[in-house]
Amino acid sequence: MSIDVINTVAPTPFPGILHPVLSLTVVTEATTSDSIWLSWTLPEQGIATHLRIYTDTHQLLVELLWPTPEHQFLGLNPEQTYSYYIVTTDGLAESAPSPLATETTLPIPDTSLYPPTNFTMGAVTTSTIQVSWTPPLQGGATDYIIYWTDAGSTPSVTIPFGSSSYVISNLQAGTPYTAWIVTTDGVNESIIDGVDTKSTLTAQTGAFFSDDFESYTAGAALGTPYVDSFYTTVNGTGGVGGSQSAEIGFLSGIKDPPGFRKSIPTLSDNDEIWVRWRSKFQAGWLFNASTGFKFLRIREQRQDGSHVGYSDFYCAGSVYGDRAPYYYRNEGQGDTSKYSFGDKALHDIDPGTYHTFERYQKYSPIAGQGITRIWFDGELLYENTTEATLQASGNEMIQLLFTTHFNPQTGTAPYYSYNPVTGAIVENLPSGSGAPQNQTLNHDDVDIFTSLSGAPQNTDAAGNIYIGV
Ligand SMILES: [Ca+2]
Repeated sequence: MSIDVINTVAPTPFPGILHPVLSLTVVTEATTSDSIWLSWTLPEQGIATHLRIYTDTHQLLVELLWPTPEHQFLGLNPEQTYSYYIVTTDGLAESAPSPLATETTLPIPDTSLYPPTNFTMGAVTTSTIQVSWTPPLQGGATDYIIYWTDAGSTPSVTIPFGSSSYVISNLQAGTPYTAWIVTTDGVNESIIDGVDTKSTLTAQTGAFFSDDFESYTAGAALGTPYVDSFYTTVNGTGGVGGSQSAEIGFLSGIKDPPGFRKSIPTLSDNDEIWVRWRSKFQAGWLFNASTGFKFLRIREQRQDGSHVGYSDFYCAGSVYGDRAPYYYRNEGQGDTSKYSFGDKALHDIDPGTYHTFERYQKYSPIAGQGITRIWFDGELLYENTTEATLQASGNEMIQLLFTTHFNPQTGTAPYYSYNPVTGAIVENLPSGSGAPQNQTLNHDDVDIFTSLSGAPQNTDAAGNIYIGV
């Protein structure tokens, strides 16, 4: 008997589908120097029971149970490139491969602690010393630690890595301090590259007059002990050290006399004066003025009271484009041209920031015996030892005038507007107007010494006696 078996066996059921993984990616932020993290979007399961990850050279690395969505390879080499693809499988057959995912492991992190270099102690006051340094490679550093000696102890401050200067505060006046800096990772510290030593300024005694503007009623007009302070109010929201300052409002078009005056003991032959003050021109300040801005004038008169003229320190900011930011002129000496000084790149006014100015003068009618010096932020910018500082023997210096004249834009020469925000310099034709916009100027920490009541006790880098910053 024959049996016809043809068509007696049911067809083998269709084995199902192994869908390929269409998206295989590296989780970039999880990549380290020795690991790579892969993730993928699972396709429809079909008959898949597992996933397999291969290298691009078809070496099977791992078989994972369905539906694992990600996998991390560990123990890899740093800075080496790896490529993977993934397939689905039912344990026998495999789907088509996924797209290739390629990633390079990161370098081994540098955990070294490199020391900052060029550590320098810079600007000083009676209670602060500014320190600066060159930041090193970061390595494992998270912070700096600055140390300084203080009466047998070693205080320190920790500040975030990346900055390059710091002001150590709450120091004692007239005291030498030694300081240094290291980097730290929070546990260990770098070696010390170098130390520096500097003294704070000596606390000044014997000033003829000192004013930090803290004792006045905020918002009130300045008044006594000053005169002609029509445009000056006591600002209660900003100052140096304290909270108040003298704020001069320059209305658009105003010429004369914003600012205020302060009488001084009569100074004559061989007498000396030191005047130190801090000034902040408001952010966006415009210096437009045809011949500069009379910043601190000292008035000279004859013994009969008749007027001689003013010895003028001008502040012109960037009004003249690339020219120097300051001028000196003594009307009593017939100075028709001004002595310009200051480097525009280094010493120009930074509106919105307090700068410290100091002016010294020794009075003599004899050329070569008068002296004028002007400091900007503690740096001597101008020295005149050749010109007489009194027009005649016996003449009297009697009054200081702070910021009393915003020169009108008159004449025929163009003047220049400088916008410190945009840096734009614009040439303008004279209009005869005064201040180009409403703007404010703050003065604080006025200190006046004269040789009549005693000189200040500090000396600058050249050994000149001064009050200092
Ligand atoms: Ca103040």
